[in-house]
Amino acid sequence: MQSESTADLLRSWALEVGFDRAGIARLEPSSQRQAVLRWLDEGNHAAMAYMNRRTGLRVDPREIFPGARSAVCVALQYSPLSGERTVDGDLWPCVARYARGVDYHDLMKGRLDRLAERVRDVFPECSTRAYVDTGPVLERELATRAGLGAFGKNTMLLNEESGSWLLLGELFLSLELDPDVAIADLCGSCTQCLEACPTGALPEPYRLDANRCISYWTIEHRGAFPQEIRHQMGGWVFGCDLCQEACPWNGTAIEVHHPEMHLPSKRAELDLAGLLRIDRQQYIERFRGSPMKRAKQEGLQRNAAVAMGNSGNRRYVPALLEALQEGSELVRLHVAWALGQIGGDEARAGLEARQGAESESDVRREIEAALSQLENRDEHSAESG
Ligand code: B12
Ligand code: SF4
Ligand code: SF4
Repeated sequence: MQSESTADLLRSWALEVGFDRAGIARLEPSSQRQAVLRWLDEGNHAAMAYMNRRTGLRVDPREIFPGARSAVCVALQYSPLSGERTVDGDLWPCVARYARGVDYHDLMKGRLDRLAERVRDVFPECSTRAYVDTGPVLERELATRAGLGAFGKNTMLLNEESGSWLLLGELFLSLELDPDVAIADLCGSCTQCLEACPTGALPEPYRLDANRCISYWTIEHRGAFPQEIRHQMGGWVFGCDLCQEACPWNGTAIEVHHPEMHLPSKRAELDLAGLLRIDRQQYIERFRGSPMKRAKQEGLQRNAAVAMGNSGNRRYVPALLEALQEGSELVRLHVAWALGQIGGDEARAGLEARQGAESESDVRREIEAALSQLENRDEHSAESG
């Protein structure tokens, strides 16, 4: 067993390379094994097939590589950021806070690689492996064991200083180290996050049903949104922060200084209509290095169209009508739906004009559905008027 000071040294190096918190976890089988298997069995992972792969490894991190013994778990806080100007406009408040700046995967992986180099300089016999988000790892459980925070009922890892505004990563090591002590429950009898979720995606404490989660649909889902999901999206364009914003621990989080996580000016000027109209070249330039690229250009435009539709605001009609002609098939489909939600003479005339010219049958059906919805709405208002 290494002395306790080795653990101290590793924690201090992790802070030096730019993390806000670091702790040590001993690698042990998951204490939540049954909960994880049930979560998968019940289909709470929706279409994220990767969650159902390498389950053995996920619930037993000792298998990460032969000889793996410990992990240095690290956390980067991303809100509130000191020196950040408030995000305004109709787009950026509808993008999850973690996703407004640089891609944390790249940022944190770079820092973990620097930490790994330092470890190997001093312990040349030590094997290492770094993960940020993408590995078959229960990152929040490891982080609780490393003392970085406790599980919240919204399934987020949170602590008294940062709330849950934390992103997680870990460096697995073949060194045997003294682990940190886990933090006790911070939720007590509170249930504010469960009540704040607008879609019922937190049906009980500590269980998220991705099939109902806005974050899942706006980030992970490819292709068209099922009809019943579109209204549930509200105004969100990428991710969702509602179950975190409701948490009392997040209202009192300390400020941190991470300029990389600020919204850069090259994206700040984009609004919803600008995102819907963005061409390939502009998309590449503006979203270089952004985590929002996970949804791809088409996915972001689909989300923007649905957010416009849910706003019911007629000022979006001109941008939507342009996209009804020029967008991809997926985008046109959601644009037609959005125009049906917003209504008005301009929207109706545009839908009618496009009906005959539209070559894709799915989009044509959506245009027809939007027009008949507008007709029903008019009849209804004529009757009630
Ligand atoms: C798949 C995934 C998603 C999915 C599913 C989310 C989920 N809750 O499982 C979707 C796309 C919906 C998603 C959304 C978000 N995600 Co995500 N996601 C992941 C990913 C890749 C895997 C999570 C996982 O393993 N889920 C399976 C379930 C079973 O695991 P779990 O939620 O950790 O469940 C544990 C607890 O519930 C606990 N438990 C179960 N029962 C009980 C009972 C009691 C009493 C207790 C105490 C505990 C307990 O045990 C389980 C196993 O450890 C991780 C990265 C990683 N590799 O871990 C990031 C990760 C969880 N996501 C993250 C983030 C930031 C988000 C969003 C905030 C993004 C956004 N703003 O839109 C939202 C938050 C939604 C939410 N409330 O969870 C961060 C969370 C950081 C933190 N502070 O917790 C992670 C860790 C990525 C990272 N490296 O930072 N995500
Ligand atoms: S991220 Fe949004 S939709 Fe998902 S559980 Fe939290 S509040 Fe509900
Ligand atoms: S809102 Fe309440 S129940 Fe939910 S995570 Fe925060 S403290 Fe826990």
